[in-house]
Amino acid sequence: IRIARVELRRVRLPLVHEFQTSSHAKKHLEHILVTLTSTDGAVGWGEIASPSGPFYSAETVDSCWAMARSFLAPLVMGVEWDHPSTLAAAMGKVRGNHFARAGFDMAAWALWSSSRGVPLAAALGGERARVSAGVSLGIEPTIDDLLDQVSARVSEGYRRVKLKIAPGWDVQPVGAVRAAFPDVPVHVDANGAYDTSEISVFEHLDELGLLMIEQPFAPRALVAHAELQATLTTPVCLDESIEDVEDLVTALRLDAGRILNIKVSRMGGLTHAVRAHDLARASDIPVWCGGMHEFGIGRAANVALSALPGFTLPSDVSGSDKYYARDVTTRPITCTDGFVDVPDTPGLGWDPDPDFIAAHTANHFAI
Ligand code: OSB
Ligand code: MG
Repeated sequence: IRIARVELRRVRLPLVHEFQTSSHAKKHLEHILVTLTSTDGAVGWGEIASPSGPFYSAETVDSCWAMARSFLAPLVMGVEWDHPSTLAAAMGKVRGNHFARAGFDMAAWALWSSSRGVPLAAALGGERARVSAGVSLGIEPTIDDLLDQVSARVSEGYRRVKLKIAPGWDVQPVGAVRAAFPDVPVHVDANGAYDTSEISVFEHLDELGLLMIEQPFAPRALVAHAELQATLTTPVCLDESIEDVEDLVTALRLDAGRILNIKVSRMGGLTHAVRAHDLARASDIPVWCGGMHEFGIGRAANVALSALPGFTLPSDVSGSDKYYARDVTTRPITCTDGFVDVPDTPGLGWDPDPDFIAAHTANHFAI
């Protein structure tokens, strides 16, 4: 396979509900859609789901745009490949920039699986016909607003609720949710907002029967995570700390976390996400698929990945309506009774909607 044309589209969509984490708040998102076309006319779409600002990782939409244009587009056009992992290996000479690389890797998998006539999930080694879905809820202005959000999502059928926490918004709101919804599996995500002087917060959270505590400390603080895990009953889950399989090897050696959030973007694509899954599974570490508020293209990849056997916990693969009034795909992603069906049609399983995408494209680039 040789890529003859690369297109980039910077697409902006409003969120239906403002989302706030420990680091930033957002009302709309701008992601970059990547289209790869091969010399024989096969097409694959991918999504670069970087946040606008460098508060989750070092990347931004602008850095991804520059990286994609100047380095990744020419690089992928210069490689002859017969499997997406060959292209991923070639992109490996670019250091970091995982969100940008992930968009190209995803597009290569979409192209490859659709031209082979197999569903993306099956191409990745997925076995499930449907995947279990959770929701991620941001920091709300008041505890009552948070309880309203939880109530709405639970009645929509979601299997697990993840609550964003930050210093000053932790034990109280989480305790209120546990008290009001004692049967709903709940987990918390700090996005690295705490430091080791704040251990008492986690001692209190440890009493609440949570599924897990995600990324309490800064990304590189693996020793701090290991020391915390040693004192807690609740599993620590790593997100920002794990950017590649080598990070996972280190975390496993240190016992820095007992659950892994695998994000396609953070790992640099589906190829590396599958490798992280394989290592976690061989090490008896349960995994689930995290999200970056992806549009339908990126979320289709998340759904396919979540079909792999090690994804034993509900993933952040909510329906399109949780995020967007209308998605970039011709058909929305839907969650029914807490499950999203895994498509059994070739490729991504959701088609991009060209007119809707064109109407929301702020920037277009092609070579
Ligand atoms: O840490 O999982 C995170 C969104 C932006 C930045 C970081 C995170 C998130 C989410 C969104 O939790 C999950 C989703 O896509 O539904
Ligand atoms: Mg997280």
